[in-house]
Amino acid sequence: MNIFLKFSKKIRNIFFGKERYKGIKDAEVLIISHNDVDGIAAASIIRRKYPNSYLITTSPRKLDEVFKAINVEKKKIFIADLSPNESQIKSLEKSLSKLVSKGCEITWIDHHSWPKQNLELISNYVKLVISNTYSASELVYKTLEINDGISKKLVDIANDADEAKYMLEDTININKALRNKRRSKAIFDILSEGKFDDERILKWSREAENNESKIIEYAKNVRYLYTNAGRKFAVLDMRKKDLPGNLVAKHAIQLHDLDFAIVIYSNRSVSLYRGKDNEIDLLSVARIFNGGGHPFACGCYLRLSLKSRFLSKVLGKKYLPEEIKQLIEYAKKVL
Ligand SMILES: [Mn+2]
Repeated sequence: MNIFLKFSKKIRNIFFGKERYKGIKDAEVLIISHNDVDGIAAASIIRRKYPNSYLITTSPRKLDEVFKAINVEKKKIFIADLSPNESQIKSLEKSLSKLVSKGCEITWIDHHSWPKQNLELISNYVKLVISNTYSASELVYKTLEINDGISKKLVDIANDADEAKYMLEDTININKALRNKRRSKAIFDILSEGKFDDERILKWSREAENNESKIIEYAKNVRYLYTNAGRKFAVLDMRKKDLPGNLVAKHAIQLHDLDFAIVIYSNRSVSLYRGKDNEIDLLSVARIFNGGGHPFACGCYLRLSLKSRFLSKVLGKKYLPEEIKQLIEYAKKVL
């Protein structure tokens, strides 16, 4: 069963990956950029110079995954507002060298500080432009020597975001709209056309605000419990709520001063998040229940008994599997 599940997940990922990068082959330029305000602004500036651009947004943590998943040749590639993690560097080197051998011309523009050895290694394959400007957008603007008002405004917005000033109305709205990462591409389209007062950004920004008050309201009313050792925790059943469990956990932890939170995402998927207690090792619990991750945040994909699977099928979210109760009891005992 387990092997079958892993296998079907792999197949799904393969198709999902293909679907996700649909249209990539037709683009002249590929942009890989950070999924925050600066990253999207930088990508938008690049698109103003190269209109036929395809965007992939990601976070530094997933950079390596993206490079493994893309399969293109003879493309101009820009990477912006991303710096590689130490642990990815070898694998990244492989991906970059493969792209170069397939005729891709890569420019990497970033404003984070890079370890010297990474600079040397990566510069063997790409044109590296690293400088400690306020934003990556500013550096992209200078590097591409693009002199238009819209790009200049995008730089102002990106600087405002990365300096954490948030003085501009545009920065505030774009930042909120980007909380839903599924909007990234649409926001990229809007910004690269310079439609700063597009009503969709305002709408999404308001949506994010409403969502936030819902999250806080829910987190406020959470009931908390204590472990045998006296640690304070809460169990957050998100199965019937359309709210991001990790954010609910974050707020519940802050509001109630919790040591940790257990979040039930589905009948077989449970995560644990650490609060103020730095000593606590949540991974020791997760590992017992087919889980992994970090000591401070981890997730379990529970192995359900035949009975639990049957009842989950019949009763759905109304049914709390025995295995989840066992996990909670175990956490209560050992943490
Ligand atoms: Mn940045």
